[in-house]
Amino acid sequence: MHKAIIIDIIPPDKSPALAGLEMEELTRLVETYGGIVILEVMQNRGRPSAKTYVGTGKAEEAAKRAKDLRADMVIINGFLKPAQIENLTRLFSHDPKDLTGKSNIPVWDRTDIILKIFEKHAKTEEAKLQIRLAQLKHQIPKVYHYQAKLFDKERGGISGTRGAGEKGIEEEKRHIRSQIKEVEKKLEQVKKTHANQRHRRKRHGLKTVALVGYTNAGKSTLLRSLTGKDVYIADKLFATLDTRLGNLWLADPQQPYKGQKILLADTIGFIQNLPPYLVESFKATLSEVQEADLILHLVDSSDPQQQLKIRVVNEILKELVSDAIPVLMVFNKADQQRCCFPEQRGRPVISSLRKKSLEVLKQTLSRLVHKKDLVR
Ligand SMILES: Nc1nc2c(ncn2[C@@H]2O[C@H](COP(=O)(O)OP(=O)(O)OP(=O)(O)O)[C@@H](O)[C@H]2O)c(=O)[nH]1
Ligand SMILES: [Mg+2]
Repeated sequence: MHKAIIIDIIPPDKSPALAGLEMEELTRLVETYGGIVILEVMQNRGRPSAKTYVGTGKAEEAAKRAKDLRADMVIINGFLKPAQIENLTRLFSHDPKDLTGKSNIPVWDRTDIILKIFEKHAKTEEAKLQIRLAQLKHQIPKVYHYQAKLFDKERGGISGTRGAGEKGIEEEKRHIRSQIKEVEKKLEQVKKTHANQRHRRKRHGLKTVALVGYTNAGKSTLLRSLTGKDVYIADKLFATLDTRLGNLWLADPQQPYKGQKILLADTIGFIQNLPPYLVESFKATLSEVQEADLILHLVDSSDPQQQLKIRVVNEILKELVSDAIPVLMVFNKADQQRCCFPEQRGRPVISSLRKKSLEVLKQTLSRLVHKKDLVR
């Protein structure tokens, strides 16, 4: 089990409560990865130090504690620049004089740990390709002489030592860009296959409802309860990385003996502070959302942070899909709900674990799906 130190700054415009919650989420990411957080370090400052993210004194103090506690990874809740990685790696190294990299412990940023979790959870070729693309894009700004010299496998380096200095960096960047092109080409093929399948479905008049929401909202559980599809469910962040489809029969509210089959699509969950290239890399999987007839935005109603998470999901959706696709917000985990927020008023509140509570949702879906204006 990894023993991690998590570090962040609190700028004046961020409330300590929000900063605390972000650290809580980072802790969950560490746990999902298979580690435990043994120390949290936070510092009030306007912006990150160019050298060590937190101030140098604070970083040195944290490095000392890390050695005492035998920490084996450092995670910063932000984006790290090459110089910061270099300085922090040296500072947290068990032996700063050892230039072989063997005494280093990984220094990751938020995106690094998310990508590592993706890597662990990816099962299909499609998910693996998308993660590879995101990793390559994440790597580009981090190519620099130190990394070229000390190729560090733990950080998910792209290739071996290619020589130090500017020339090496340029060469490395070119190499990464050509790999990006290769992966993108393969993903284009995947997208085409998805598009063909969708086209066939549309020809048969089959409508798709895409489940979206913050990671761990219960999307896969809802898919399983509604359609019986055997999907992976876990109290983890990013349990799902691929699109899975299930069939759902909806009765016509006007003519109870008639109805139609629709497809319910489960997909990757969202999280706050994602770099744009990460969402971009998952476009093949998210194409199901972009082409859906209706989006079902599932919210964990037992989560005190649900309003913030709704905002995060809405922002990603704004970037990802056209306004023309209607969105139905649904509140899940009613069985664990402790407080009621105004957003819930007039919207379905369900528990995916209790099938009975899903009847009202099915009726709402049926009304929406049978509406003529949903046919695109
Ligand atoms: N109490 C309760 N737990 C639920 C409910 N729905 C889902 N869960 C639990 O919430 C956790 C996450 O469920 P998932 O269905 O994997 O969530 P997800 O939205 O698919 O998550 P990702 O794929 O990681 O984005 C699991 O432990 C589920 O058992 C519910 O209605 N009530
Ligand atoms: Mg899931």
